Amino acid sequence: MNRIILHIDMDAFYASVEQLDHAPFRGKPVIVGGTSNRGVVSTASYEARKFGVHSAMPIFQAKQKCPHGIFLPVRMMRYKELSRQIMSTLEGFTPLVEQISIDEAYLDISGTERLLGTPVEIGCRVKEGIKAATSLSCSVGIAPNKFLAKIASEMKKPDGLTIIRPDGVQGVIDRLPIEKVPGVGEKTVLILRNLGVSRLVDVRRLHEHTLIEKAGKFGRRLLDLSKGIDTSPVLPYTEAKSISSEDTLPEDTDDMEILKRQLLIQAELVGRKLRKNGLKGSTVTLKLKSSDFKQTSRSVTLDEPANSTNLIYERGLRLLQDLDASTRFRLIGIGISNLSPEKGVIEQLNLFKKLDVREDPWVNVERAMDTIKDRFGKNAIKRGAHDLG
Ligand code: TTP
Ligand code: MG
Repeated sequence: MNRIILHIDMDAFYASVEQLDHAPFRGKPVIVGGTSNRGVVSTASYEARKFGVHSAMPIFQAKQKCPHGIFLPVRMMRYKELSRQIMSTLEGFTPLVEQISIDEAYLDISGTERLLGTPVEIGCRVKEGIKAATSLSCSVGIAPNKFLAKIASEMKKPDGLTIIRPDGVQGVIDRLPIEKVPGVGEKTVLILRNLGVSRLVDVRRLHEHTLIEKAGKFGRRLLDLSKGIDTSPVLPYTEAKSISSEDTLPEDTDDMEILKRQLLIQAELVGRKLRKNGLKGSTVTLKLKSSDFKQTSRSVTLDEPANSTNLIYERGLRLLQDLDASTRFRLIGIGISNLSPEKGVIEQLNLFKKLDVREDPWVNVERAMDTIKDRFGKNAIKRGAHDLG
């Protein structure tokens, strides 16, 4: 069955919130940015974008381009408050809502037509619903999969609504510049350009093994995307039903060894929390934020629920290795959702219990490590990343 996926992305989110809260700023160039030593633009209102100001630009440069702009600090708490209102409005349409950043979400609206109307009608109602709840505007993309829905929502920003129907997929792929493909980093753009690729459709001319050799496992995903294929499901993610851990890296990096080490630290925290609470989870989600603040998440469903650090790390690592290796990341995190109670916690503590062959052998080692850490502190025992591949 063809899926119908909707992607929603708020317009100039932080700047629009500032304009909402301060009426005199409306219709004016508003630039929101950090005041720390990083000093970059978080976002700019569409009025400021006309002067060439954009996200991630150093503030001093934005001031040169737009000297009469209104420069404001980031008020994260307020943006998060509105983000929560937006997400709960979306959940009024379907429980299948996957939030992917503060101002973006996917909705799987397949099969809701009888209840909610045609896809375009649903898109309009989503926009109206968000406007009614927050007074803010957003752009909506509707397509047969997540990748194309995201591309669609970008097409008519701000306040847009774009639908890519199955018969329009080819045309979009033919025109899409390779650098617009979500997940493609700067280095991969250069590599692909050298191979004569400037649009996504050009990828199809390359052999799979050339793509994998040049762009790693991500090459395979690119090939799928070039055929309009993206089977990734919309995964609703709720705070209460998941355990996750994430951290900003000391500096932006594409060094796999550093990313692996950080991933292991986060997987260890998640695994420990699961075991401490007598839980297992069945969906592992890797979350990354790139140096240009774009957030990516990838999920995998396990064959059966687990709470082993080893397994969580290993699945997270596979997801990491499937991403474009040339992207520089500023944050990495891992989470596990679809939690269920761990069966037989008591039994497992029973020394006389027969060894369950299906039990991950690492779990017992990890339990012993948990106990040592609880008694002697978290530095009392550590595992080496090389143990885990
Ligand atoms: P985006 O959705 O990428 O941008 P936007 O909502 O400001 O504008 P658009 O209309 O093009 O969607 O990001 C959402 C928010 O995330 C943005 O308002 C501020 C924050 N952000 C940063 O802090 N730094 C960045 O580099 C980017 C891209 C976003
Ligand atoms: Mg946005």
